[in-house]
Amino acid sequence: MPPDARSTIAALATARGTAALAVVRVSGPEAVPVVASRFSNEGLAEAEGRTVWVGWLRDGDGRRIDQVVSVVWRGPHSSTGEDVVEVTCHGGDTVAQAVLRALYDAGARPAAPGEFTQRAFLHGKLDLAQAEAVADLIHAESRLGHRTAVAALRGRVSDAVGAVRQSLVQTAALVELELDFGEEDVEFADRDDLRDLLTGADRLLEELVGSARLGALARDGVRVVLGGRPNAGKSTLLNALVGEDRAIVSPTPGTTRDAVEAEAEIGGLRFRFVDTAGLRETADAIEAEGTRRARAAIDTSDVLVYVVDAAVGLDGEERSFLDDLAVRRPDLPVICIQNKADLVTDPARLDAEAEGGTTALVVSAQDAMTNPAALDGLRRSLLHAVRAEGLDAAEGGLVAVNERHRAHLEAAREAVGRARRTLAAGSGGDTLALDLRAALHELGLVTGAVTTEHVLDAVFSQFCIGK
Ligand SMILES: Nc1nc2c(ncn2[C@@H]2O[C@H](COP(=O)(O)OP(=O)(O)OP(=O)(O)O)[C@@H](O)[C@H]2O)c(=O)[nH]1
Ligand SMILES: [Mg+2]
Repeated sequence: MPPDARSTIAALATARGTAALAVVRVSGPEAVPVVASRFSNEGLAEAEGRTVWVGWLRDGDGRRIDQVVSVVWRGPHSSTGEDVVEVTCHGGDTVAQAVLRALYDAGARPAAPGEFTQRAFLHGKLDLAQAEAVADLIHAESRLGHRTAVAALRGRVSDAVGAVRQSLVQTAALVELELDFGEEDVEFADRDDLRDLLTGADRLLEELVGSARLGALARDGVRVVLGGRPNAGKSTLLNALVGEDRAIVSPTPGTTRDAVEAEAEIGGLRFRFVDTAGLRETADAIEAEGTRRARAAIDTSDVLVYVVDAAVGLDGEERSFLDDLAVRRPDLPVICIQNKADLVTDPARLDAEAEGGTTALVVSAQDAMTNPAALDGLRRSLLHAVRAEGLDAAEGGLVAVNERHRAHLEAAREAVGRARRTLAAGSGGDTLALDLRAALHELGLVTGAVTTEHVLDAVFSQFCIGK
């Protein structure tokens, strides 16, 4: 992290490339004079906060770069808490880079990744969980990712952590008061009250830790591998699921070799589908490599959609493959698909297969190419497999912590667990106080009430420059 938090920083806030407009952001004590020194409208130097100025921006030699709009905010009433000027110029790399160069010449320095947000954090504009939400919002790739980021930006994660904190502070206060009077061997705090407070804190922590699963789904999406025998219709199914002709389909078994990935949003979640080579023993070295990759993909997938040609059925080898998989990855949800239902004239056959418990969904991937609704059952099964049904329709803010939060919340929960055991054993208040302090410390690391350079580095280095 840049040590000179008092310098004035500048960066392009918008994406590079051709666009109607670009925004260059400047923050720091010299933000206004830096821009004013290159700006045609002299009033800017004395500008009040929340004012807008139109004028020409010039380079160090006085040459006009562009006619721009400068918006001035005076700290602490700004996004970073410092003086901020946002210069909106015409888009395109040439103009924006020339504006930036002019401002660097005038005394600003290039901002490090996430430095604007870091300054907002340091000036108390956002806590750490909210700052992280800014990055999540920018990188959100699904409706769910967007909603959880907005909830966190609004302080939902921080509020939830605050609620735990409150009950722990209350407990700690009672315990430490008792310690102050330790010599007199009095118990101010009703043991039942302490136990209830800790039980409540533990329950809230459990819920928060559990929300990391939703956080991971919202941020990373779900990786679904389409596996099965050659020619079962995996590639056709992939194309139908994403509504695009992504993978090569042919009647020749062994068509797909490399894994083909494509995405689709289902129920607000991002699903990444991976079409793989058909699983079979083969003398063809290239196909064998494809099969090896298919197995590797299955081993790292979140969900396996196993496609069977309904006209052929599931053979013994496939059954044992699936049985082995169930042992190797007992938590992997497997959705079996009987494909090519259009070819099966005897419906009793499909029912019989379904009764066997091996095959749950009957579809025709080919028909689904022109009728996407034909895969709604599969879409529901996918959401069910990752326990994400109804999330899209859920009202209110979706609280979901990230991996960093989860680790600290787990540690807090362990400390609370120790405190509960100490209490149950009727042992000393000093051990209790220590555990409570440890738990509070971990909570502080989530919101940034407690920080270390290491934590700040880890958080802000994930940002892009200009944010
Ligand atoms: N009638 C019918 N044909 C289908 C259906 N789905 C796929 N097919 C046909 O089955 C053949 C194989 O389809 P693919 O999607 O290439 O099968 P695959 O599982 O990807 O095969 P490999 O890549 O060789 O492993 C093609 O001729 C498809 O048109 C279906 O639902 N009904
Ligand atoms: Mg294929």
